[in-house]
Amino acid sequence: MAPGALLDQHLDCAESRPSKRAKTSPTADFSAADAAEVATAVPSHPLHIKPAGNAYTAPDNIKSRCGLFARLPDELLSHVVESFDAHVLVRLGSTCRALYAYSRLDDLWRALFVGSPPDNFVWHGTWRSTVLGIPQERVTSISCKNLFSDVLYRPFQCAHTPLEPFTSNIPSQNAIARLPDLTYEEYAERWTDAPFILTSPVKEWPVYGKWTPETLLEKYPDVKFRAEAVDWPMVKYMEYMSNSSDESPLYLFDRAFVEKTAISATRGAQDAAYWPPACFGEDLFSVLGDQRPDCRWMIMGPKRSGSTFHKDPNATNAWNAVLTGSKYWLMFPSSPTLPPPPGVILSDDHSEITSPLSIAEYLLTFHSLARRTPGCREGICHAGEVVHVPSGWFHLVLNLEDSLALTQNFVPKKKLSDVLGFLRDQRDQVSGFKDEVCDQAYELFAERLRVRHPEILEEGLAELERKGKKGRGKWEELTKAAEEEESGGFSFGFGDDDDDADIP
Ligand SMILES: O=C(O)CCC(=O)C(=O)O
Ligand SMILES: [Fe+2]
Repeated sequence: MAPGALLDQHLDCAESRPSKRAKTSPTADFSAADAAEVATAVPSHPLHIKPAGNAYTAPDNIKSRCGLFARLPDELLSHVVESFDAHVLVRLGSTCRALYAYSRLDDLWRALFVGSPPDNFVWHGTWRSTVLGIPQERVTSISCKNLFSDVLYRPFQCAHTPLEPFTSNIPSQNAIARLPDLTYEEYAERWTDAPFILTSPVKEWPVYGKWTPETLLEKYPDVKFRAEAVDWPMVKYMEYMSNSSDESPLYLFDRAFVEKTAISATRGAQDAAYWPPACFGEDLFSVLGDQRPDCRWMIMGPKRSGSTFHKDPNATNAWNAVLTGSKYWLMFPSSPTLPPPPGVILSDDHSEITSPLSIAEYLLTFHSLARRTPGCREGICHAGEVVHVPSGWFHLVLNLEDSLALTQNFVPKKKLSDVLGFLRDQRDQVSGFKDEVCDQAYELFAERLRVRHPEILEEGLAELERKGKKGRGKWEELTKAAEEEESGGFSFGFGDDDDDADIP
C-alpha cells in the first residue's frame, strides 16, 4: 500500500503544530545518582533510540544517512518536521530509519489531530495510529538502533520515569496542613492566605462515592466534555485514559459540567450534588450573577496528567476536591519581592509564566531544588478531601492515579482588595469573563458590590489604598498624598471618564 493511503481527506489541511507552552532550558539540578536511578527504571525505547551522549562511543550513527537533513541539529530537524502534514510525514518516514524515527514522534500527530479534529474516530492507543486509523495490532515498529537523540528520547523518558520518588517523603516543614474542617471564622482569621487540606466536607457530598470515571461513562457516554482544545464524548476520553502513554496526557477540564450533567451545585437545594465547603463563606463574585467569570470545572485525567505551574485567574482563591484518585500538590507563595519557584520564569509584568514543557520534565529537573526552596509547600490530596489554593500562589499538580476532581474559584471577603487591585491594574490579564464584560470587569464588580455590600466594598478599597501606599516610595507617597488632598481624597465615584476617579 502506498504510504499515506490510509489518510483521511481532512488531514490534508491539517495546520502546523501550535506550540503549547514555551520551554525553559533545564538546569544541572538533576544529579548523576538520580540519572542512574531513572535510567534503570525507564524501559528501553521501543524503536531502540538512545540518548544523544551514546553517539560518542557508538561505531555507527544512522542519522548520517538521512541526506541533507543530517546536517540539521536535532532541535531544528524536529521543528522542520512539525510543519509537515500527515501525508508528508508518512512519506518522509518511509525514506530511511532516522527520518522514520522523527516522523513517529507522537506529539507531531497529536498536533495534527488537534489542529483538525475529526468528528468520528477510533482511539488506537497513540495519536499517530489514531490519525492514520491503524489498529494497534497492525502497527509496525522498525528498529532505529544506532540513532542517538535527546529530542527523540526525552519525551519517552519523561513519559516513563517513575514519579513516586518526587512525590513521597515530603519534608515535614513543607507539608501542607491537614485538618478535618474549619469554621468560617477560623478560615477568615487564620487560613485565607494558607494552603491546607480538609478531610471531612467532601465526604458529605451526594456525588462523593457516586461520581467516578466509570459511573460518568455509564451515565454520559455520548456527552462531549472539553479536554484542552478538543471536545470528546466521555466514551472516547475514557478509551484514551485507559490506553495512552503521552508525556503530558490530554486533560479533561470542563467548565460546563453542571449544565451538561444537569446537577445542582447550590447548598441547600433539594437536588444539590455538591456545594462549596462552608468555611469558605460567600463568594463575592456571586454579585455578578451570570456576568461572573468562569468559576467551576470538572477535571479528569489519567495517572501522570496534571497542571504545570500557574497562578489562578483574577487573583481568586480556589478549592479543588478529589472525588476519585489522588493528587500531589507543589505550591509557592508569590509577592513582588519573592522570586518565582525554581524553573519558572516570569515576564517583567508577571503576566506570562514560562515553565518546562511537562510536569515530569519539571520534576526531573527542578524538584529537588524546589523542595529546598523557602516557602515550598507540598501535599497529597486523597479522594474525599479538598485542598485550598490561596490567591496568587503558584501551584503544580500531578495526578498520582487516574483522578476525577471538582474545583471552584472564589473571592473571599478577606481577599477582596487583591481581586479589585488585579481587575483595576492588570486589565490585560483579566480572564474568564464574557468578552463584553472583560474590559469593564473592575467597574462592574465595584458597582455591583456598592449596591449589595457597600461596607465590604469600602473596606476592600480602603485596604487596596493602604497596600498601594505601602508599595510606594517615600517621594511618590508624599507627592501622591498632596494630589489626593487637592482632589478631595477618597471617593466611590463610578462611571467617571477619568480612569482614576475611584482611585484616591
Ligand atoms: O487538578 C488540577 O490539575 C489542578 C487544577 C488547577 O490548578 C486549576 O484549576 O487551576
Ligand atoms: Fe490552578
